[in-house]
Amino acid sequence: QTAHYLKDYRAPEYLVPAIRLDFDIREEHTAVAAELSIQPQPNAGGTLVLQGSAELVSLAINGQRLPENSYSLENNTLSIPNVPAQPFSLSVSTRLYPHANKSLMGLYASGGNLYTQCEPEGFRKITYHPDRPDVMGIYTTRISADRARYPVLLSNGNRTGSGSLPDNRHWAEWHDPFAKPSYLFALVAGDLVCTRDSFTTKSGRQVALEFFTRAEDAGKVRFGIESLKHAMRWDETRFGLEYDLDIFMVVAVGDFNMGAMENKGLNIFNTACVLADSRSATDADFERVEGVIAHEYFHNWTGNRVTCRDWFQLSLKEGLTVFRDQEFSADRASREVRRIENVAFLRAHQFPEDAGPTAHPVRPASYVEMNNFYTLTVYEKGAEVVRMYHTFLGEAGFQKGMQLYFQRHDGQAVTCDDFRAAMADANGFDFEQFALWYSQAGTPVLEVSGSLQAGNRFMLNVRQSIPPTPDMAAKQPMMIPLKVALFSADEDSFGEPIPFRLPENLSADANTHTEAVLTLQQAEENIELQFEGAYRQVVPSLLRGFSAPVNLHYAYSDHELSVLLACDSDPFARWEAAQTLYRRAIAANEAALVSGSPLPEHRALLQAIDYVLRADIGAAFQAVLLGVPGEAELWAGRKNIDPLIIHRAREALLDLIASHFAEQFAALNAEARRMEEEQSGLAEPYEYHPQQAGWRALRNVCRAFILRASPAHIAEVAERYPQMAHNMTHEWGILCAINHNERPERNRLLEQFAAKFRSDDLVMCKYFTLIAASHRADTPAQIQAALAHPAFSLENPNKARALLGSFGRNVPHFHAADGSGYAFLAGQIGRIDRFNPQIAARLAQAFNICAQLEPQRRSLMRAELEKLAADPALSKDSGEIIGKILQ
Ligand code: HT7
Ligand code: ZN
Repeated sequence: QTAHYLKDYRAPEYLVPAIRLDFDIREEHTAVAAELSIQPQPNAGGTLVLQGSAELVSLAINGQRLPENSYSLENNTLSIPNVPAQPFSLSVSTRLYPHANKSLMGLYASGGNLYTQCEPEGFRKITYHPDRPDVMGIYTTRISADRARYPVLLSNGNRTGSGSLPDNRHWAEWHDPFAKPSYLFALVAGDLVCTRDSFTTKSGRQVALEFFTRAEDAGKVRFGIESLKHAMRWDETRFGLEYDLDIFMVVAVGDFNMGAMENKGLNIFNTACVLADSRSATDADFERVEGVIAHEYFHNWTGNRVTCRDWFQLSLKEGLTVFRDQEFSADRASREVRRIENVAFLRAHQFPEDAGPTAHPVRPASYVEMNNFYTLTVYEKGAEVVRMYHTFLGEAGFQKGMQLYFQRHDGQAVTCDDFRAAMADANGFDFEQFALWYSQAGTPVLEVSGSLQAGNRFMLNVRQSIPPTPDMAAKQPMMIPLKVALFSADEDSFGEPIPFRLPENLSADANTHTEAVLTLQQAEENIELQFEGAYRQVVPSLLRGFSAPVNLHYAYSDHELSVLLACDSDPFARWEAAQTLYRRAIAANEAALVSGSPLPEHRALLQAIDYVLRADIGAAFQAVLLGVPGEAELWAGRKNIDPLIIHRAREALLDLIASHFAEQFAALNAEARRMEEEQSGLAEPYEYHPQQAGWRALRNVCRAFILRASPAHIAEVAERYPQMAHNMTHEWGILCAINHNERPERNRLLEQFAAKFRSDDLVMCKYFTLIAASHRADTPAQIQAALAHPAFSLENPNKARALLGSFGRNVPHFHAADGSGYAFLAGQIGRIDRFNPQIAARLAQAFNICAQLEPQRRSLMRAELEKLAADPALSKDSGEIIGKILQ
């Protein structure tokens, strides 16, 4: 396996400032004629090296065909020696077979239409090119095809011509006036319908918005179009960024490896991330569509206008764009809840990644297969890194940094250091030490202790450490923003914030504040917060707003946590107090299960939940406060894990909460139902609305607890199902709540659901998810049946993820003590790896936990992985991941 290293970066020897592409689409194949204008650079050595894996038909320089012995083609690298030292033209003819391409990279067929996916290195499957993001060019694309089969012919930029050809064929030509890297090239050809709208930019330019779907999906694009218009307006108002072409197109495709792709002017979307209507999409699906539409649109500036110098810098565009889409969603509605959801997601998924065998820095130092580095670390931790600039600089300072970044780098391919320099230079702020966030993997740990002194000073002692990761053992202290506040727990001022002054060495400001950002820079620091008056009990509120992606430990008493939960003005800190109580309760249950002693009563936690159930804090916030940490988060950083014990400990806690509050959940469910109906008006059809979504989220939390406490209630649910399930959020909530139920009604309801939606691929994914996530004893048999279901296909990533990805998270079945779960998933990964290595490698990450497992499961898992690794045909994608797990 050949690794690529960041330290080996060299500037390109040959640029390709212009490229003309001619796609001649035929029944079985597509012929591509590419004409590359090549510009030798001062460092050019005379040999032009291009990447490509397409069938090479011919090569010519300045119109002169090259004989086969005048170049070499090895390992998908084409070397042409003795090329001219002056600018020249290279003509490359290739032949592609899109209908046989199941990798969904390069040019491929889906449902009879043709689509491309070029990021990160898919362009080389189309023609021969440097195919690296720092080689940017102007693209002109001509497409010709049969008019009846491919009435729609699209590419990047503006349409510059179209016409008819003999034999019922037609052509279209597109020109993109902005220089772009090859990974942003796109082409779509097929039988699609177009839904049109338009947007007037702040400077008064009219932009055509065109959404292309299969005819049967056209009714599901309205929400996506509205989301796009919101995103376009938001980018103008919050970031001052305007769209730059006359047309913005979105195409929906059912077979797609990721969520969506930001190709210049021609975004291509997984149907799951753009189509939504109330019959088939949940509130969460609507929120995802809005977020992904915005994310791809925002890439037009952060990614396309300013792109990455090399793939190690991926977080330059992804971390920044995730930050921007998070801020967009927060500005749209429920900022507090959105922030908590983002943190919960990071903790549940990125923290385990950062503590496992595939841990890597936000800017990786090496990769074998770039596709493996579209990770939660690059995206989500990367967004937290961008958020930390914002926390240090404030909104105005951050926007100054963004302006300087665009002023300096518009039209360029740059690095994370360039971004950091823009933030620093625009604000005169020293971000030197901050660079470590890009190069050190692992979630930093902050051990904090605090003491009240003389009633008017709170002393904080903070020690930071970064755990070793497979790539690096010893790490340096980082620059960490720690947002803090103090609250009184004294009777006469209970829950009040305490204004405090920062020490002189940290701040020149002698005023008092109720909140401050402390800048941590050393392995250990003592910080004194001074205040007026005398207090007996002071509770520090630490890491407010989750000001840095770290694990913070502070020995709060249960009482102190309940003070924060009830009184803290920071919603994240309140949620965090509840999470700490849940984590402690699960750990106590686990200890009791291991020692065989009775389960604890968890009085403090039950009191806290009682408060949450009564508090007037908004339904959406109530719903997130009732969310118990997931298992993967509980495993992070632990050794010798018995997943079943932790699973039982968590389930026992959920059972206790369900039975203890059975009446309250029933009452709250009824109240939430009343509120939702009051707000939507029963006569109105369901529509996504953030406030109603909050009530529905709360109802679904209540439902899950109600059905947990009384499984027999499923009989009544089954009877009333048609009236209860009048939109997908309710339908999904009900099905999740009964999904582990062993009674026959559960199967009946799922079968009804599958019959109702048998021709809706996206909803069928929900059905496969339910089948694979169930804890029922017959789940393995049901999964086998699902593999043979007419609506299932291993070649469709959404379906494979729904069934197999969900199975990898099904703790009792995947971690079955006999290893059958491991054998099943490994077998399926082996099958997928033959045609779609990218998806296989992703699914293989379910095995990341291997080294942390107790010995018996560890060896069962290892045996399956070793079998996969021994296959000489295993892809480099899966090979890289499995190799790291086995190391
Ligand atoms: N920038 C896009 C990444 C992407 C992708 C990467 C590899 C293979 C297929 C892919 N599809 C999309 C998505 C984004 O972050 O916006
Ligand atoms: Zn992105």
